[in-house]
Amino acid sequence: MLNSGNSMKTPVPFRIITVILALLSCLLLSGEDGYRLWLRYDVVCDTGMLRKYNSALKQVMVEGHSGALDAVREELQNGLSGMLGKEIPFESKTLTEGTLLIGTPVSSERIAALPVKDLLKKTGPEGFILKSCVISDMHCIVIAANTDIGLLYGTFHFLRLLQTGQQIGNLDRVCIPSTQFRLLNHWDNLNRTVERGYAGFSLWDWPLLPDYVSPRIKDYARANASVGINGTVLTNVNANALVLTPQYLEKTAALADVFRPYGIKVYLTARFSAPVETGGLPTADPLDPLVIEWWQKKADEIYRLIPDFGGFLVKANSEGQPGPQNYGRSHADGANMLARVLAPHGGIVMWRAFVYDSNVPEDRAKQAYNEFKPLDGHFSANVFLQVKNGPVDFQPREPFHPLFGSMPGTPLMMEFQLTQEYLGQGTHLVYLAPLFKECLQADTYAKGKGSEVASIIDGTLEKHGITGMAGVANTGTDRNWCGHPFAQSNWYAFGRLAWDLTLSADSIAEEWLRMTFTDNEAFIIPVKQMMMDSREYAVQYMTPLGLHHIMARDHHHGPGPWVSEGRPDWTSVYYHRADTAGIGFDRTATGSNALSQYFPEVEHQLENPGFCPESLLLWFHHVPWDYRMTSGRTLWEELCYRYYDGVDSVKKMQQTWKSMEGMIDRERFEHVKAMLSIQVKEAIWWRDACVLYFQTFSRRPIPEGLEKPAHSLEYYKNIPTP
Ligand code: BDP
Repeated sequence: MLNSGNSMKTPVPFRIITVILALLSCLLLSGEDGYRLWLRYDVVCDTGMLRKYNSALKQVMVEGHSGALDAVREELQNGLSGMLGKEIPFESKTLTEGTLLIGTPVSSERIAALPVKDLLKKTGPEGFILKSCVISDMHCIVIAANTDIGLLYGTFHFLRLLQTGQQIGNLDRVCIPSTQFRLLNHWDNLNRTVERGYAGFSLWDWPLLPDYVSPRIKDYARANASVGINGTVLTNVNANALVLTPQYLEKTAALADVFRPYGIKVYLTARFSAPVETGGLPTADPLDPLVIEWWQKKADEIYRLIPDFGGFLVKANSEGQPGPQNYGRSHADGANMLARVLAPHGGIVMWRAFVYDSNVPEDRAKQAYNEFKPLDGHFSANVFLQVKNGPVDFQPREPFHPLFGSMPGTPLMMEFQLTQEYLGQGTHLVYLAPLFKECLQADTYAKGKGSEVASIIDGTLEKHGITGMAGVANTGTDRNWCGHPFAQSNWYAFGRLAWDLTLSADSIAEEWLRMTFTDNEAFIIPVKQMMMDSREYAVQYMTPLGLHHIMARDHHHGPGPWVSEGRPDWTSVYYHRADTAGIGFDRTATGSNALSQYFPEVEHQLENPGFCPESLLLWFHHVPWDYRMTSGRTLWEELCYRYYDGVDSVKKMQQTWKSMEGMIDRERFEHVKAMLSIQVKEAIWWRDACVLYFQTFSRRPIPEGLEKPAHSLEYYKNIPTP
């Protein structure tokens, strides 16, 4: 039913029906397949709150016309009618009590007349103001911004308030993103497989593009915009030059057209050898005039098709990818050449720091720093160096990367991995925001105490012109997008954090749970706790006490501490260095001295095993099996206990989840329940395989009272690749 647009009250029978509907939908817990992610917009269950929302929201006025404003209208129409259980009028030209007024000072005279000019000076191109105002004696809620995309972000923020049951009576918020470039990195191949993807195939249906664009693409854009993600790199860092050919650029342009109203730019990975592979040139030397010309023409061609193309992400001279070093040039030579051809169009280059020598290095953890530190200050202004959170490779726990703080002359972009390559892949419930926060809150001491990684990423410490954060995506064609129902939370958390680095992992988990499952406190409190602890549990049953890179070869699923053949820094024995004396990688001055890459304060905190946090002990030290831990146990005993505690904790998660039965829909309840039982099995697999393997070095018994592994070490070694 459409109201006329004045302050007409909702008829009583309608209100009764609304309340009944709300109660029914809350009680029935109808089937859910997870497709709607956190944008479910079901009727508000709390009837008191529902009444308040209904009396505060009588009509919506979205002033102006653009693709983004159409998206605003559509989202509000769906969101408000869903949550309030009634149609809200949008057409009126007359302001009334209870109007949600949305516009920029340019699109709306009413907004221009409000005293918000000074505030809008602060909000920049993407921020917004959300404010309760009295306009001509009428109580209204105003979303104002400098751009239509700012209004879209404000809209999603407002909807989130309703989705999470917050008061909207006295709003006064100014929201500005912490970082400018908030990007997903898809490791998607052109044949639609996804490298390290655990949720089906690539969302980009290359064979059917550009003629058919699945409606799903728009929902992907909505989901991203709702958390503030404003860019997406469509293709794998292990790149295929074909994507730069006209045929694929046309397909890319079709996706860009769908993303544009949602403020999302497309980016591509640029294979460094593309001028040779698809351009027919004899070289890809970045200083060769013909190569430069080739890239220049390529950039012009791209921007003709996609005027707001974002730029290139490049993995060069790493793991077999071509790069400038093939021609005796530096990473800076390569990055700057691409940056120069993109600069006139406003594009950027994200040059990855994840490099390591094809000759076996002294310590892989040192390689990126050794390579890039000397190049600090040599990159063009539109180049980011994109750095993984830790110095090895997205392990369950790593110290922060020593490049953070060490490149004051270069903007660094954070790279987190949302897809759980090393954290249980598609089957483990691991909420990653605590891992993200641990890195962001680490103090680099680059400019003395308080030089947190976050302050380097958001630009406050070093004042760079560009700031950004990337997340390796965990999406795919699975109906619920991410495979494991809880994996959605990592996509959500990444976006929310990139938008606001000050948010806590806890508050993000709570938002996500309320929006994705239910507002019921009896569910929220225990399940949130489970999420918050889940990453630490994974660390315990996989790589406790600073162990790392002990997973199975190639596929990285399951344990493989015995992996020893082939390239040393792709083995496990290289990293754990277990022998009869002890275990761990000595990265102090007596070992690889990777510690010296950190600022002295950090180095001092970590160089002495007695002061080094036990969570990183074996990352930095080779420690005797009988070393006394703070618990009073020996290192061997502690290692065993951690593995066993990890498994017990997952069993507790399983119990917690079982007790949630009936509080949410059956479909997702059963799905998570099944996943948790797999997780328990796999945690035991990790525990038993690792304890039995390390026991061959420690030559000590598994402590009394801990259940003995069910199988022999040989059994675990022979488990075939899943
Ligand atoms: C590793 C992945 C590999 C990626 C590489 C990267 O195993 O598939 O290509 O990272 O980040 O963790 O380039």
